[in-house]
Amino acid sequence: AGELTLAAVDLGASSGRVMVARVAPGQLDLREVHRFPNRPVRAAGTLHWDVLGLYAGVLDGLRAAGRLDGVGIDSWAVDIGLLDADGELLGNPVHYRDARHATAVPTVHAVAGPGELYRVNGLQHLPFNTVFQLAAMRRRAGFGRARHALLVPDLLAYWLTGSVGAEVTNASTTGLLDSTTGEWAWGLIDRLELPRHLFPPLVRPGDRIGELSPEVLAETGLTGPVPVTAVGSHDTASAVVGVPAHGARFAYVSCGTWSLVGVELIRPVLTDASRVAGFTNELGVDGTVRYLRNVMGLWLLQESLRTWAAAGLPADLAELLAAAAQVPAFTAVVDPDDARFLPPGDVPARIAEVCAETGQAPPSSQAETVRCILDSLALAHRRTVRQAVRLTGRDVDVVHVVGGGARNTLLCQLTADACGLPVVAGPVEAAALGNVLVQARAAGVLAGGLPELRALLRETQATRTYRPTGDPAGWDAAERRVHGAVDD
Ligand code: LFR
Repeated sequence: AGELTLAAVDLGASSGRVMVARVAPGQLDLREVHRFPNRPVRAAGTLHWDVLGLYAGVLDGLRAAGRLDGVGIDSWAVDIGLLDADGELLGNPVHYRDARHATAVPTVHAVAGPGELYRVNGLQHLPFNTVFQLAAMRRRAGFGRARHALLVPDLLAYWLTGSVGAEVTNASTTGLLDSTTGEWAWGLIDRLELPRHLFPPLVRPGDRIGELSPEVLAETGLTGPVPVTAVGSHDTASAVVGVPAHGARFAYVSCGTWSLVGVELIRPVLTDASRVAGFTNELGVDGTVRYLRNVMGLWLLQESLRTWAAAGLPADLAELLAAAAQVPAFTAVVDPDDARFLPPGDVPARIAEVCAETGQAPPSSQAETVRCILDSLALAHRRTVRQAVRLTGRDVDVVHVVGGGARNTLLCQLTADACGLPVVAGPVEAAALGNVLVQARAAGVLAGGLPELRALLRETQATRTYRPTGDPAGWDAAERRVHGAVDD
């Protein structure tokens, strides 16, 4: 087979992208053909995704591509759209940052406690995991009309092709998939009194979902047939495929709105120590396990910029990062995973509040706030890498930073310093690259497992290496300020 032109639809919490890659053995180049904002909308007290607006952006991107041999879709996880028996969408998907989901945590825990849930689904407890979302929806009028619950990429794939399915890497974030068998956890689903028909047949990365429908071909001006292939439809699953690692002794930070920090395993770790440390066992491509923790990530910075811009303060990221580089390290450090940081709002004020509670002088300028965020994230990266090593027994020699955060030179250097390990930064577009690699392999243009796909990344994608510098003792002292002890 020759060269293929493949589209990766990659939706993040703040923007969507359609990227087009040309792939052949020894060749992988990617360009962005369309980028569109993803603006959550609060209406009648609930934070929603404008999913039809996103779908319109996807169609615009496919139109801009001009000619395609295939399409794959990935996005953030956990959030779902409900379809009725006619395939009609029952309301806009609710945003995972909406407060509603957490109200159903006690309801679920009354049926299956945290220990039991973990032994089945292996997930970090996050109050917005789909299992809690569905338990909250179950109480609402209209839920009885729902026929299918579709994760966002599966919903878009349904609109593009007419096929209903649940891609397994993303399904593994619902809390309703058995992390050991990789099948729906029917026992748990039944006990939670969720109708089984909500959960469509599972599809695996590489499976063919369908083809762009005649309606979509007409709408986009594309010439068919254009196959739509399941990829790691959870953006983090695709991003981990897109880590240009050599061998197995690596940790990764998929760094964007969230920092997803962990290692790649072949079997889940379901111990109580792992649960208490907040590690998740999400399923990866080729039967791997993404053993990681959600760290709050660059959301803290994004939300600070939004707050400042709204208040008419300077909000230029490059300028603020340059100023933050001049601020002395560890002026203040916080735990980025403090639950107060999850909902949208005035993050700088919340940081000041947490500093005051932990006996630290709150940042006194925007630059100090930015520095506090980056020091705190680097420290959380260090803590999480160390815990992952301890809990899995996997030794790591290098930390790969992929995603938008790979552009943040200060954060990459601080992460190398904090971890005491080299950081290899890039590619920024790891998720889109992982998406097209899986499509290209399914089409027979590439062969092999993740090591072969990653070898192609190393040949074709630029990275930058940061060596650890500075005194590790400073990070130990900072860790004691946040957590009272250093976890080795
Ligand atoms: C990253 C991500 C994380 C998931 C969070 C919410 O974009 O997919 O992996 O925990 O978004 O869905």
